[in-house]
Amino acid sequence: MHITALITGATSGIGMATAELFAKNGIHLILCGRRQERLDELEKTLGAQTKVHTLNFDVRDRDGVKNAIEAIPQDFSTIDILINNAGNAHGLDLINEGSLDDWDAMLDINVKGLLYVSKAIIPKMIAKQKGHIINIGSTAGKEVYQKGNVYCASKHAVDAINQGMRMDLNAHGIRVGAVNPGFVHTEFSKVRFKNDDERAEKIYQGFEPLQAEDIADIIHFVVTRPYHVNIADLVVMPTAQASATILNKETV
Ligand code: NDP
Ligand code: 8X3
Repeated sequence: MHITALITGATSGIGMATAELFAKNGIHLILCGRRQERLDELEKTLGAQTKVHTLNFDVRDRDGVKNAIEAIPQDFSTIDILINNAGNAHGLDLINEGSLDDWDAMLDINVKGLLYVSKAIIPKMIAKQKGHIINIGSTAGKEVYQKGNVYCASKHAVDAINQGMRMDLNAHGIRVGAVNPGFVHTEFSKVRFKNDDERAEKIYQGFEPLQAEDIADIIHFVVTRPYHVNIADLVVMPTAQASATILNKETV
């Protein structure tokens, strides 16, 4: 029996690395994102290793999410694994200086988008009394740092939703857990700093950050445990990082 995983935010970073590793391991993939050319490329490259279906929707669009998931073809419709990964930070500002558009984006994508996707998939898992949901949180969901205000709030919400989902779906035999990374070198900072590449790259200089592949490896470990094992909440940082604000820039 094959396994099918739906990954949001598969067009970049952690989601893309997870898609690549899952493909290598023969997991069938439903890959989601908004950048169609990247979805097409993934379909072509990973399609040589496993079955791939792509979905283009914005997680903020509740009807778009519902319609896209309802239209999944029959041979992909049994979703065993949902990776709620799509998300980003927008801006890094003091609370009195932050932009309302940035705040809307973070709460709409990281929190409400995760809920819209989950709402569409959970009934399929309940029908089977089986499934595995992995919510990608963050160290920013465990502690708050200066100027992180609303991004941290969005990831604290993911932490709460992860716990709530696990409780509410417990009676249905569905596994729910979170993976909470610290600094990972992806397009995350490029998005946070609105395509200011120089500022984004500075975030990862002077220490060895995690790579998207490190997180993919952990996600693959989590989903390949025997079914009675549920990794409920996992925090992973680069060795050079001890907390949101303690970073040893001399280790490399
Ligand atoms: P990337 O920017 O590399 O990837 C983000 C992904 O999310 C992209 O595939 C993007 O696809 C998708 N996405 C963003 N907005 C939307 C939207 N509105 N609708 C649909 N898809 C969307 O960042 P990461 O890989 O680093 O981030 C993945 C997750 O990991 C996020 O939830 C992030 O908060 C979390 N995280 C990241 C850390 C880091 O340091 N990098 C640390 C801790 C957690 P597209 O633009 O094509 O829609
Ligand atoms: C990403 C990690 O510290 O930039 O969630 O918020 S951090």
